Amino acid sequence: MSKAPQTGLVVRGHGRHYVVEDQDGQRIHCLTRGKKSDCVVGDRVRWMRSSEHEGVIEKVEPRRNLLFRQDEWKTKSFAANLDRLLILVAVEPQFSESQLTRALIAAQSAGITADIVLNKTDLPGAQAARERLAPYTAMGQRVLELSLKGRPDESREVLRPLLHGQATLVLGPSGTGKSTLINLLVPDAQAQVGEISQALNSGRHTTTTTQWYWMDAGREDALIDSPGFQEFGLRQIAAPDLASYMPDFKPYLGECRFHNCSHRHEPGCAVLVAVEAGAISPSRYRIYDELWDELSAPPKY
Ligand SMILES: Nc1nc2c(ncn2[C@@H]2O[C@H](COP(=O)(O)OP(=O)(O)OP(=O)(O)O)[C@@H](O)[C@H]2O)c(=O)[nH]1
Ligand SMILES: [Mg+2]
Ligand SMILES: [Zn+2]
Repeated sequence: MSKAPQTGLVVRGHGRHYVVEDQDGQRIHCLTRGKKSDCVVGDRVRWMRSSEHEGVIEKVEPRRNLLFRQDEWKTKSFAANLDRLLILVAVEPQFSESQLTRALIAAQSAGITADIVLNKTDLPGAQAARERLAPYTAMGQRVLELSLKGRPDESREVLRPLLHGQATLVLGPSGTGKSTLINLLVPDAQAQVGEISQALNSGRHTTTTTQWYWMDAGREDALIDSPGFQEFGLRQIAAPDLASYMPDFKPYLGECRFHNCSHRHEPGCAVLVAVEAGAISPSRYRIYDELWDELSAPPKY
């Protein structure tokens, strides 16, 4: 048993407990040193064996990117070193446009490509959901419409080429079909989760931990399942930077009379003109306005 340091990939984490995959694809339980748990799924780490069945993470390699949200008091990292984000919303339960916009802004600010997936288009509310997504399509955002359960083969065909050769995080509110998507594309998903998590999740279907899966035996195409989110704080972002992460606002930035325009009440604001003209949707503008208040308010004590 070698105790030499080696490189690995964090495929699952819970508190200070991690599962690390070595270069041969073997998975092993690891702990971090000390009390701090500063690894996330997707991290490349240096680790060494401490016993036959356990290892210790010594160091986290520098990250290419990190997707996280920052609520008022808590920072929650989703995953690191991502190539793509799939934001899953569904016809049912009805999605919050604010949550969707927040996830898109977080991805933009982290420099990660994000696509929206509208799932459960087999359900009667599909047309209404499609209309709510129209402003997103109009701003150049890719929106895939799928019925992961109703038309699984077609969904698989749409997703496979899109996800090839990448590490993709599947994110979204609870019950939108994230795990359904994983199970559709990862034939041995249950086996990859392993007995540890089956014991943890016994009798429940809602996902409680972030988990990395390989879609292919060659370990090139990765999908990461994540627990549904409810809150999505963006306190890592300064209010004046918000508009630059919103593609429908972007064409007007720099066109306002004042260079430090907040696009909320200033005269000669090009964004407000675009809202009046219907070029920016009222719902997107409302979300911007609310986010501005939220991000510029001091924390509540
Ligand atoms: N009608 C319909 N139901 C679907 C579709 N895809 C998934 N579902 C159902 O939606 C429910 C939730 O699916 P999950 O895949 O567990 O959702 P999730 O996003 O992983 O949920 P959390 O783990 O709680 O975040 C399940 O009952 C699925 O069978 C679809 O295309 N159409
Ligand atoms: Mg799930
Ligand atoms: Zn302005």
